Amino acid sequence: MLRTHRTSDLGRLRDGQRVRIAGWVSSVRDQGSISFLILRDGWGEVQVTAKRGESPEGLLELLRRVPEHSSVVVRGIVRRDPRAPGGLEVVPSRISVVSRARKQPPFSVYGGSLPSIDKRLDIRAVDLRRAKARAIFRVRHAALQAIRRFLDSRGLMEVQTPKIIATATEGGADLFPVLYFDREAFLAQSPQLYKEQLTMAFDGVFEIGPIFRAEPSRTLRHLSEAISVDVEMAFADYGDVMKLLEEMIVRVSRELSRRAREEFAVLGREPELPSRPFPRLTYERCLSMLRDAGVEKEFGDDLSTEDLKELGRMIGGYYFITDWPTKLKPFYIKPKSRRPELSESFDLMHGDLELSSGGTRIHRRSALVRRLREKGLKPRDFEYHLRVFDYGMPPHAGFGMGLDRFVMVLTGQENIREVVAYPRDIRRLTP
Ligand code: AMO
Repeated sequence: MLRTHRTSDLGRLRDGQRVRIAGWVSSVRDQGSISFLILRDGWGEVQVTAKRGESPEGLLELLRRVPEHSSVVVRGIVRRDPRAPGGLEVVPSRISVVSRARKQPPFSVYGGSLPSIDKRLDIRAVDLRRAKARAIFRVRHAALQAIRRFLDSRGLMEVQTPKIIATATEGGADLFPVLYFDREAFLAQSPQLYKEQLTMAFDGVFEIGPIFRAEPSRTLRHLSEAISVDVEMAFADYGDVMKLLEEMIVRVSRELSRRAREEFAVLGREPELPSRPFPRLTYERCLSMLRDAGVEKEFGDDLSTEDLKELGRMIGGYYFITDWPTKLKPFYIKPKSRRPELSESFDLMHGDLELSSGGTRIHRRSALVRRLREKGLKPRDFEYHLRVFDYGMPPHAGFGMGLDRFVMVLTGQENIREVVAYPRDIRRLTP
């Protein structure tokens, strides 16, 4: 290893301990006979202080010339000094510039005004050196770990399902076709049918993986590739999975408020601590609330962005919209037995942002075949799926939650691109 310690380890060391640390130059301050270099690594930062008379010849000169962003390895000793940030500095005996920055980014990663996200994405790895960006991705990481822990604690098994698939699951319009040897295949829009099948063997499953949507419009909340947290449970209905989903949101939010305090401080916000149960409003109730607000909607109309904005204003925070018209939901969602024009389905919202959708699934083959036909789909194309329904498919329910959108809510970002390291949209395929 080029390093013996991370910057975050230094506080535990005794004065005078020899260390070799590595990172990038975040700044150099030259005061003639003394120079300060702030070295950053993935875990924090430390001041490296070189003094004339104390440090080897040439070291101050080297510091004067090393450009910000260069990668350096510093050998030296740890010294406690109340004047240093964090009360500790490294007194260098040797500094090696292992990769000299040949260019400076067209914006400062240490504050000041930022160019458009597009300009930043062009050199995303450098953009991610910004404190706010790093805080967002640390919250994302912590949320992901907390979600895994929560679902595991509920006895769900983590699975992986294929991303190259034969048929659409969420409607045909936004599919990415791929050439699969001599056949046409598609990138998976969701793990829907596979997670349903896996409940036959494992009862409760979850998958955290990419979903692909050929979104033709460029919005602040849609990408062509997103990460979805998918859950499916046997012998459960939509009420059960809504409860699990809200428990997950509450648990993860609480955990983050403890584990990501520093990150939230950098982001200048308090983590939202929602409490259960989240409000549950039926679709029909939403229509009447909209009507009261002067927005006329017919039963069966989808809720537009404007409608969701209005509802978001009225309700705020997390809430469920339940019992959607069957015709607005995919073929696998179960119609209600007493009123089949409505379905056992829900969307989880935060304000006007849809975070998740889910529902009870149809578990009888004949009913699923009927729904496929009603949707204009060919049951023959789904034979690989329908076949397993003959072997005792249990009643089941589940949801898919957009991880990126959840991180937007947690970190207060308006643009989904801020929470995705390398976003993909209709215009962007690199970096
Ligand atoms: P749905 O299509 O609603 O449902 O997707 C589930 C959640 O995934 C997120 N999401 C997206 N995020 C960013 N960019 C996109 N283009 C994008 N598309 C979807 C959203 C959305 O709520 N199979 C069902 C889920 C289920 O019933 O289990 C499904 O895919 O947060």
